[in-house]
Amino acid sequence: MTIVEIKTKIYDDQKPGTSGLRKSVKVFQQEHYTENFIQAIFTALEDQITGSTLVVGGDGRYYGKEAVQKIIRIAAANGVRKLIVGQHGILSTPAVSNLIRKYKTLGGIVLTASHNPGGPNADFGIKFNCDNGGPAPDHMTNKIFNITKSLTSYKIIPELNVNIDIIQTNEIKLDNTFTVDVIDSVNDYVILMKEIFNFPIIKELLQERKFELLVDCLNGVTGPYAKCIFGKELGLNDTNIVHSIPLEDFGGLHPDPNLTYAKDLVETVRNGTYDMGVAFDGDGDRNMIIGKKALFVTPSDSLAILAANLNVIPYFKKNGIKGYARSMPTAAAVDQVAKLNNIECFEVPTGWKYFGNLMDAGRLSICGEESFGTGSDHIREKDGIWACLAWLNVIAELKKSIEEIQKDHWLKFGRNFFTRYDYENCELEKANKVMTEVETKILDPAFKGTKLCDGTKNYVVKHADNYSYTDLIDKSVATKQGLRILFEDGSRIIFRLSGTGSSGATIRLYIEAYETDQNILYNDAQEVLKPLINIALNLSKMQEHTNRDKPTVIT
Ligand code: G16
Repeated sequence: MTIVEIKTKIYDDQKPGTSGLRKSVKVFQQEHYTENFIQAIFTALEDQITGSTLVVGGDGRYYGKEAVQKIIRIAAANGVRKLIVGQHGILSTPAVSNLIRKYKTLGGIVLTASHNPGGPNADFGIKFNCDNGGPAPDHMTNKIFNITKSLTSYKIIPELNVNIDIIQTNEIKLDNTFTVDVIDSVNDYVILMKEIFNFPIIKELLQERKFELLVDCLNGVTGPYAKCIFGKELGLNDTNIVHSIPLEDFGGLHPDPNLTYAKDLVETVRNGTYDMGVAFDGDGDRNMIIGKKALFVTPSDSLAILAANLNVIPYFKKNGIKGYARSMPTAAAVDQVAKLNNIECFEVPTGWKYFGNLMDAGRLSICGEESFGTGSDHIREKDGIWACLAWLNVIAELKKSIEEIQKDHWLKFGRNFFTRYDYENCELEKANKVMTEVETKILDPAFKGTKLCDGTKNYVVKHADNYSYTDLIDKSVATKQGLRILFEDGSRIIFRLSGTGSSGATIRLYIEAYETDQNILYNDAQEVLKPLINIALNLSKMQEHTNRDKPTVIT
């Protein structure tokens, strides 16, 4: 087998977004496109690549297996010593993070477009995670992008083919031995979960106390993990785990666990038979939690409630609680817990990569994002199955329903009402008009102190900006992370363009209000937030600029 150097052509659109390079499959299938990006990752790793070990796997979506073979061929040609590959190319994003950390590898390549649909006419993605197990930070993704802009060739062993469907160690004799270790996708992750949680008490909850859990994997990667953990280990019936076979096109589902795209789960749980429903996204890092009769727990509340009850989870009993964090648009419910518990709390830009340095520095134990991400420092990715197990562990210990736990929480800490409006797949030009409309208004120095009214409600602007963040540990700066309007009563309106789409633009509008008044505490969020929503829609001229009279998704 010989290494050949293939002359390539440059693609100028390989800038990674919030979490890796995400494009339609057709884009990745262009000649040299995937190869270029993989070579750019290896080139960016410089000398470290020689003799290194990397983890490779993805969410099982269309084009994944082909991409794994390309990575194998290019890795061998670039001097990588060993690849650890999930069987069939399957590894959830949290599982990749765990493997990188457990086997102390140089990093890993995750093949996923996360919650975006899959199939020949849908999306694919490639993401590099560093040796801490977390998504590459901005300086690394910028370096990779810069390399793609001047790449003239890539190195490859074209005839190398490894069977990734059989668990075995493949040794390939090159100058040195190149190893492809095809491993069970689930084992190491299950071991980790059993170290973190009290499995016996969760088993008792599910079996003896007959707590009815319904798990929806949305035909994504979590199926095998859910069957092993909830089924084999915890005794949940097979029929309580649905859409559990990873499909290349997710069976036509949009594998995004929210009230719109996980509507099967929501409708089934609404009938009252189940005590809890949970859904995961395509690559297993997102989760949605609902209680009996489809009671929705916002991701911001989910984070805060778990943060307030970490003391019942063995992992945190052992390691202590170092700090909390959330992304900027996430409602500040966890901040209330931090205040009362006297624990450090951080706000970072959208993107899990921004939590990594705080965790590595021992300052952060649990964090989350409004985009259905929750996780802890057990790995460096958000973790859907972890979040479900954390809830089950808390429910089992508190011996209360999700509704009771949520109510008690609001009574003690107040409630951060939250909603997100998504305007998906807008034309870029129209989305930019909305953002410019808002930015021009809010950055005018006269905006501060303005009173914005809707009906009888009015809100005084305390501060407005385009959010920027300086990393506390490495002092790197991230700018233009979202347009914020902060009001004197603690309410917030935020506008941001999604960084995970593959084409067009998605506008996200985030609205938050904090209440402690018991007469309002249990009201409907859309009702309570209506005045702020109206103010945001008027201020941005949303309808005029986008020609949309309503959002695609309301969370
Ligand atoms: C990714 C990141 C998350 C982030 C989300 C935001 O999620 O990993 O940390 O919150 O994107 O998405 P957007 O930029 O569209 O608002 P995932 O699950 O797609 O990897």
